[in-house]
Amino acid sequence: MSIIAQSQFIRECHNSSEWKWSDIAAECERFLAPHGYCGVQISPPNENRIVTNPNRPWWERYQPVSYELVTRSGNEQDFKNMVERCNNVGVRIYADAVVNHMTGVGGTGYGTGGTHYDANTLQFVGVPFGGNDFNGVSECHTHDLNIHDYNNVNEVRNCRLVGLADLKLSSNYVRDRIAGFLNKLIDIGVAGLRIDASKHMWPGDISAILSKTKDLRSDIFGTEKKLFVFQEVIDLGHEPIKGDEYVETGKVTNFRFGIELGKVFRKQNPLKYLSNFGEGWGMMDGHYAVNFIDNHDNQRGHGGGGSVLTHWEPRPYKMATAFMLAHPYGFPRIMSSYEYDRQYDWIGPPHNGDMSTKDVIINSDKTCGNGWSCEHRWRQIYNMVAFRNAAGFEGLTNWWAGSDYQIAFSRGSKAFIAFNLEDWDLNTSLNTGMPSGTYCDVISGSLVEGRCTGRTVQVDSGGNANIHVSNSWEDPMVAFHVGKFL
Ligand code: AAO
Repeated sequence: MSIIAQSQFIRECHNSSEWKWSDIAAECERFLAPHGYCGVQISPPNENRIVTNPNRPWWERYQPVSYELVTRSGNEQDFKNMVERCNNVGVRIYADAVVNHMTGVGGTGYGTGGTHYDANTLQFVGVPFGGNDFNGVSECHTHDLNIHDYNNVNEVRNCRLVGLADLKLSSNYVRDRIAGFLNKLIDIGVAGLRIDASKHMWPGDISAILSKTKDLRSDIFGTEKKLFVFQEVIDLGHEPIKGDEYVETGKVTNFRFGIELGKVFRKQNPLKYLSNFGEGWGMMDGHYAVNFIDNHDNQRGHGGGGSVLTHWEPRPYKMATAFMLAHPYGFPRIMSSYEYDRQYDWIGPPHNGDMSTKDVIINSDKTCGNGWSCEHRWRQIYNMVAFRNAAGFEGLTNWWAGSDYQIAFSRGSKAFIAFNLEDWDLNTSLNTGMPSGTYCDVISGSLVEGRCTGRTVQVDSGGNANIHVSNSWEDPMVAFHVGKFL
């Protein structure tokens, strides 16, 4: 699959965030484009089941009723407006494509677009899909047609994931309906897809569906560009299905990345071992890896497990995110969450009394209100996005480890970062590889109208600088790059 630009990032404005399309459009214009974000992974855009028990959980978005573009994020016109406004400022939209299944089996009702479905007889008239369009006893051999054994490849791909009606992706009719949906997104100007539950689909079926998709809109992306695809495959190394099986059809989510960095930034594994992070740790080829510290599932104990860091632990979370953005391995994705009562992992996005989704409001310090966490608006995170853009294609250089929990490295002569998780200060002269001058530390402040609101670092003509990172700082790290030169 072709990619739009090697240095792209995907920001997960996301899955659980469930922003309204109108808010994402505004965010592309007022924040994402000016801060160098390249795209937004949006929640599933197509009509879903309305779940009332529990009341309107975030996960109802993963139970498709039809391919109409009507959800609590907005209708088709809202969706088109968002895609157009974001594309106009160069921010791409990546849709979460739920095509492995339809709703959970059982029950009848109406979806968010008013379309009727009967999940007892598997009738989804809005597509339409009927009973023959789903895998059944001929394909799946478990007693209840559900997946129980993740070590059985056929079962994982032909049976039902948590009771969700499993589409028969070997069928040409089914493939055509899905490709029709994807082509509709392409016509609107979508740039790519996260393919949900890819582990539960045969790679050959994904390939067959994608081969029926058009080129992206040439007026926006140029000629002969295809969807930027990344597939959700949870491969922690203990199951027969491997992420590597999916590289023919696009990039693959790298779940080990956040789990491993969670251990490191919680001081359960020395920082200095990160010297060969990435492929050196047995992870997939960085060209295919989509990396993230947490996602909408594992931040609340759903798929993918492990003790990942989240916005609920801001200090180590900012450090792990800064490491991800500073390091050249793979494609980073930033999470953007909402607050909720953590006793209940199902709670949907901030809502009004009538269950409509609340507006995202912006505070004077750039953070969000109304229950939206907006990690992507935390200074330490958005300034590191600019760091990554400044670092470009430079490799990792000048690796330094002063002790188990003190490290530093450069990205050629473009950027430099140092971390200190020890219980004492880091205060030493290091070769930063940077041109001489005074730089603004983008962790403690920003360069605003030629003035640095945080600390500064002086690099001498030999590229050396005295690097001081106190263990008692709010964020015990320092980072600077050529874009923030005083
Ligand atoms: C809801 C209800 C269900 C109900 C169902 C149907 O919660 O009780 O039966 O409706 O009525 C989301 C929610 C689900 C929700 C669903 C539909 O998470 O709770 O079900 O919407 O509304 C597997 C898949 C992976 C999937 C993940 C959740 O492989 O694709 O489960 N993620 C995506 C989405 C997700 C969404 C769906 C798919 C469905 O991101 O939001 O579900 O569209 C192992 C396997 C993993 C497997 C997990 C399941 O992982 O390896 O592949 O993920 O188990 O928990 C250790 C192990 C690791 C293990 C992990 C478990 O770390 O090493 O291997 O623990 O956490």
